[in-house]
Amino acid sequence: MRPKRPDSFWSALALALAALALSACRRHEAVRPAPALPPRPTPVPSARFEEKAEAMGIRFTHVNGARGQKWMPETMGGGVAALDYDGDGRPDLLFVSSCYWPGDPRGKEIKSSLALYRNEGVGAFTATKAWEPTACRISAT
Ligand SMILES: [Ca+2]
Repeated sequence: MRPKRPDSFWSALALALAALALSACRRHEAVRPAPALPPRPTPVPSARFEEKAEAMGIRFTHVNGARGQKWMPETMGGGVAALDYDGDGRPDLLFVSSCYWPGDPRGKEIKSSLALYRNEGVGAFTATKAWEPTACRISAT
């Protein structure tokens, strides 16, 4: 037979549990965010661009084929790649064009093309090769 605990034990235990429960329910202060710093002006780097392509020997017209519908192929045009195709250590330029949509009459007048320009150094390029793709196809699927 277990010994019976005195009523004072149960009273003390109930009081301790009540104190523990009350302390767990205590309201915590909310964390306040740090005050916002006033905005500081961001320095804008100065850059100046000049159109020098033609003076450097580059005459390439990019055809993007856009019809104004803003379809995905219209927004993704051609580009240019810098590569050293002849291994002379100077980066050459390969221009890539897009084409007109099938049925667009402009496609009969202006053809899509690729053009490779050799870097001659001293800021000059020479057109070495131009291709007119025999089949340029845009597909929306
Ligand atoms: Ca080169």
